[in-house]
Amino acid sequence: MSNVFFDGKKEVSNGRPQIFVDQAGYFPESRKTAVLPFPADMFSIVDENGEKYFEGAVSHFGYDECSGDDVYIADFSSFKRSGSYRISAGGALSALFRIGHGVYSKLFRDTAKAFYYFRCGCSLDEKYAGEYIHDICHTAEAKIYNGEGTVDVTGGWHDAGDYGRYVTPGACACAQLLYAYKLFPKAFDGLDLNIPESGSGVPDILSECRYELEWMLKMQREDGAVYHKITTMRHAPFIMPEDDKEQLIVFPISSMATADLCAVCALAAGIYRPFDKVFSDRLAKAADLSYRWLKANPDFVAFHNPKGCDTGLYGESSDVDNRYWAAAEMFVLTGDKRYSADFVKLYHEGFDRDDYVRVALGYSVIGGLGSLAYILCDHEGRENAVANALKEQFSNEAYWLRDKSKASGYGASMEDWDYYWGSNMVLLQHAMKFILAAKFTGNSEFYGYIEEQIHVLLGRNPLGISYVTGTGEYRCENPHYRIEESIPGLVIGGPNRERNDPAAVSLIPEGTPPMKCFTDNKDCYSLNEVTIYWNSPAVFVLAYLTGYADNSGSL
Ligand code: 9MR
Ligand code: ZN
Repeated sequence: MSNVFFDGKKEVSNGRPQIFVDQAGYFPESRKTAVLPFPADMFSIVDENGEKYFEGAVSHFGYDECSGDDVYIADFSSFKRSGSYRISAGGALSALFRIGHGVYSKLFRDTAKAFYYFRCGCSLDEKYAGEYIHDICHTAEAKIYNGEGTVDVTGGWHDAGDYGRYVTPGACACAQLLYAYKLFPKAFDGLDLNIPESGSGVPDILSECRYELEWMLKMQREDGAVYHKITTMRHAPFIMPEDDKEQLIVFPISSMATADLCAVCALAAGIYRPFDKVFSDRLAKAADLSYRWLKANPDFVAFHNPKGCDTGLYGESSDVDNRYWAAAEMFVLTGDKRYSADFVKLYHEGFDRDDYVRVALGYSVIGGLGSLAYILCDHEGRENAVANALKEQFSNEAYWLRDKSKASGYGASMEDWDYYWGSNMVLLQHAMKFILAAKFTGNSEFYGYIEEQIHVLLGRNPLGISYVTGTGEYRCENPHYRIEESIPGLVIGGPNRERNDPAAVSLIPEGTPPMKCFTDNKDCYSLNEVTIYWNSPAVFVLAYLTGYADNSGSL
């Protein structure tokens, strides 16, 4: 890659562009803006040979709290010609970006394919993995913590930069992918991920999800309760997965894991039914078994890491949202009004003043998936008043996020406190909420804000960096990931004003504005890690953008 900005160095401050654009690009008909953190009168659009195509006036947005920048905007919405360009103003240039109909297509495929690279319990072979091969990993039986014997819980996706496998984030990621398929099937038509199951007649995204679901089914105990996680006692050092030979341990059950497994299996049972009746029945049976356990065990069963264990906690302080989601999916699957009654009871009594739980999309607070299930279902016996109230709640949430996006110089629907560990998940889930609100209300105003969030993720941000590996001229290249840094399509955690790791504390000065609390450094696991549930909302949003937005704009 030869260009004036990207010199292969890792530091954010090194050679970065000074005008910030979405480095994947913009749809021709969409609103298109670049951000300048310095004053200028005019800007122009130039192509790679320096030829000028467009000139426009720069406008002053004003001071932007989350970045600490005095922001200027170059709006080139009226320029619709497909091609590759840079913005030039005041002697500075932007990174390269495209205008065109397919600007997110490769990215969509990359983010969906990324799940294959997270696979555990199999080897990744050259035919599918290219240069990112590794041997079969984590195949030993796992010891049951504080119990007798061992159990086979092989398979599934590694969670993140570590090799743990955890049920609640796994269920969240899988469900978001399944909903992407359910809502935007056209986007997955013919989407060839080049995975071992490709060509089987089942959409690749469903085959990929099945890999996770098959593992999750093994995490279910005979009585329906579900183990919270399977990991080693401590995080592995930076070694390849096949070299991680420490004793695997299956940790105690939790009611969150049980409810989430129930919910995602019920959701999946409906989706796989036309493709594989036997698998669908297995899923439905598992969901039913876990639901029975939940009914027989109404108390919250929390999860705590035992002494000496430092792998992910994924602890939660309530399981009501998980049970709410499970009830909704069971109602969708079976049409049995008893589940609707359970759901409606929790809707009224479960959340007290914590209204946001009903629109939260996970991993930890996940009531929004229950609401989504209930809204989408058309069974007789659904309480329409509840479904309508939930639609309205999604709509109110979207108005609130719209106002935040308008107030941000970068168009991010975020406030300073949103920039915590995994803030790109927050950003992407906001894009999901704009999609859902547009779908439920028909309010087309929300569409534009979906793209605004994607632009922030892909480089129109105060560091001018694309937070997805493999996309953009100036992009993250050093994820906190044990396997292979250069795998494309991995969504990076993102700016985190809390700087929850020692390297981030030492590299990022106290008082740095939230949106700038990031550096592309492998050691900074609270900034630079990757996870399955940061990728899944990206797939959801990109499925909408590639399959729908650019064609008709309607859902
Ligand atoms: O994504 C999780 C983040 O929200 C929490 O603040 C953080 C600390 O508990 O943990 C993150 O999850 C990590 C998990 O515990 C282990 N696998 C890697 C995850 C991403 O960093
Ligand atoms: Zn593994």
